[in-house]
Amino acid sequence: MINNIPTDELFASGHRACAGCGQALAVRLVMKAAGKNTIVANATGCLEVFSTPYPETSWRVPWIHGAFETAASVASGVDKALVKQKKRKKVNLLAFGGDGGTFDIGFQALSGAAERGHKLTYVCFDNGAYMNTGIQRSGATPKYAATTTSPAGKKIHGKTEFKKPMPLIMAAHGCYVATASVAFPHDLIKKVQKALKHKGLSYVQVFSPCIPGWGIPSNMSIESAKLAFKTKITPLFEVENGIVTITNRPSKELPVEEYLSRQKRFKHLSQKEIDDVQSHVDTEWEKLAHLEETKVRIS
Ligand SMILES: Cc1ncc(C[n+]2csc(CCOP(=O)(O)OP(=O)(O)O)c2C)c(N)n1
Ligand SMILES: [Mg+2]
Repeated sequence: MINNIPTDELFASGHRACAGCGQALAVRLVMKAAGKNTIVANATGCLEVFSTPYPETSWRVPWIHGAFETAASVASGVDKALVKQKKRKKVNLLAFGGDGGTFDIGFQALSGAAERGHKLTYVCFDNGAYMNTGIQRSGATPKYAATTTSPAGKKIHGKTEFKKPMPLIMAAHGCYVATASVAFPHDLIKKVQKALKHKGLSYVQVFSPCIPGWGIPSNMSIESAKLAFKTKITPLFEVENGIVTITNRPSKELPVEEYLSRQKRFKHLSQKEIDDVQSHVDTEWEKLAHLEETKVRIS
C-alpha cells in the first residue's frame, strides 16, 4: 500500500490509450480496488481496443471481450457458471462498459442483469460520447457538447438534449449505485470495494475525461474532472437501500463556465446556453439534496 492505495498493478502499463486518458487511470484504480481474484467482462469500446492489441494484453486477471452491448449479459453468464462451480464466493466479478455501451446499446442487458439480481459490479466509464469510433454523441453526452453527430454550426449548437440520469435509473432497479471520479482515487476505490460486497448487481459510474473527445490538453484530465466536481456538474453520491447520500461536497463551488470554457467541445456556447447548463445543474443538485434530506426511498 502507498497512501492506502494497493501497489498491485493488475492493469499493466504499456497499453495504447491516448496520453492523459482518464479511462485508463480509472481502470487501473478499479482493478486495484478489486484485487487479483477478479474476472472482467469488457464491452467493445476504447478500453477493450487500447488494452488488447493482439497478441499483447494489459490484463493480469481473466478478461473476456464481449460484443458492444453484452458486458452485463456476458458477466451474468460468468456469475451463473461460478455458482455452478461453487467458486462464486471466491471471485470478484466486474463488467466494464463505456457510456455508449451502458446508457444506450447495453442498457437492455444491464437492466435485465439487475432485475435478475446477478451478483456483479458493473462499472461504466463515462467519457461522454462514443469515443472509440470517432466521438459520436451518446445518451451520456452533455447538452451543447459538439460531437461528430451533434456538430456545432450556425443552426445547431451541439447536442440538443441533457444527459440521461443513468445512476438514478439504476438506483430505481434497487441496486447499490455510486458515482465516482478519476480525480478522487480514494473515494473511487472505497466505492468499488463497497459495491463488490453488495448482494445482486451494483453499479458504479466513473467520470473519465477524454483528451481528444473533449478537446483538452493531455495534462488536463484530472483538472477537468476536479472542475466537473467543483461546478457540481458531476455530483459524487451513492444510493444504498434506495437512499441517496451525497458523499462529497465541494468546499468552494464554481460556476459551470469554469468547466465549460476549458474544453473545445463547448467553445461555441452563448451566455444563454451557459445559463441553461447552470440552471440544469442547479436543479439536478437540488433534486439530489432533497432526496438525501428527506430520505425518500427511490426503490
Ligand atoms: C453492435 C455494434 N454497433 C456499433 C459498434 C461500433 N462501436 C465499437 S466501439 C463503439 C463506441 C464505444 O463507445 P463507448 O461505449 O462510450 O466507449 P468509449 O470508446 O467511449 O470508451 C462503437 C460505436 C459495434 N462494435 N457493435
Ligand atoms: Mg464513451
